[in-house]
Amino acid sequence: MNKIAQDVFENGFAGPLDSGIRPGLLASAAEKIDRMLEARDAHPIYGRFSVRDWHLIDPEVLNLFTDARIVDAVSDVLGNDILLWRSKIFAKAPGEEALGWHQEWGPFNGEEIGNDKPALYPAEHRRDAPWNLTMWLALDDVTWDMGPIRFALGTQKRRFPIAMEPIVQSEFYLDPFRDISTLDQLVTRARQSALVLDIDTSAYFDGAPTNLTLEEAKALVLDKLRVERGAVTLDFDEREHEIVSVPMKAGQFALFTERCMHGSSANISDCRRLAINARYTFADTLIYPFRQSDEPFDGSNLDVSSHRCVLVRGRSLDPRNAVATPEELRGEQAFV
Ligand SMILES: O=C(O)CCC(=O)C(=O)O
Ligand SMILES: [Fe+2]
Repeated sequence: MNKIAQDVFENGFAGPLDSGIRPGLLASAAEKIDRMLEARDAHPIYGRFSVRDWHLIDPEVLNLFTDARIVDAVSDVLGNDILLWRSKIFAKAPGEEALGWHQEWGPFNGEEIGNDKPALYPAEHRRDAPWNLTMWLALDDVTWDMGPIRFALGTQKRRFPIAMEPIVQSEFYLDPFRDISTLDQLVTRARQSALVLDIDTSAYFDGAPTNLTLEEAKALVLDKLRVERGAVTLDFDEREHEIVSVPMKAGQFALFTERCMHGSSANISDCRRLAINARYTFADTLIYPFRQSDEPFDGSNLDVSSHRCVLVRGRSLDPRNAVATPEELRGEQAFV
């Protein structure tokens, strides 16, 4: 077994590793992502703000994930037939709190926001081993004080229990009001569903009095959020584990099985930390089988009827999947 696969299987992760992504591409992709986050544009495929799957829209974001060194490293672990099926932007603002410890055990069912709708169905013979691999790419230099990703060494061997609790207590919950100083900002952000990741807040202020104070409006949001649930990790005490934080240079990446307990520390610097992850799986995994049904929503409440997987290496092995090659996608995408 090669070193990367050995690290992933034994420790849960490998890295930091060097990609071959040109600094110009990194900077250009980062700038576009920043612009999108600032404007909170609706995602063209999902019809609302989302930090997911911009590689299906923007050729430069796609080019990050087809980088030969990254795909070679993924292939060291997953073999020769690989689909990129999801990506997600992780922008951590200056002063932003830690992201809680969590495992994503395999189905990506949206349990982090209280859902249970598996996205991935591995081939029968793969059921007992990890069937997904995550690549986390630093778009900025990520120093120790910027909230680097961190792992609890070797924890991929055991599943820690979770409980569904009010979402404001869950591992993924971040203060929705952190950079909001006016009522207008808050109402706009709610309408864009850009307050709490993956929660549709677009109607929260429908019918509400227009003369609310900012504090009253925040209370209204928290009151509406009371019905939402999210995952809390149980029986995990970081003091009982070897914790490895992974600061990186822009363009470096980590590979990990998301069964390994992970999270990120608080960003105590003055700089924002920009990263993007990509999730790869074996090409014989069935992905979003409900895509064409009457309920084409995934565990993150996104309508995935127009979603496609990207074949980054080898052959597509399940005809039920919607798959495009990078060349096909690039042919459709306009540089923006
Ligand atoms: O970037 C972070 O803060 C956490 C990333 C993470 O949880 C993931 O990539 O699965
Ligand atoms: Fe994660």
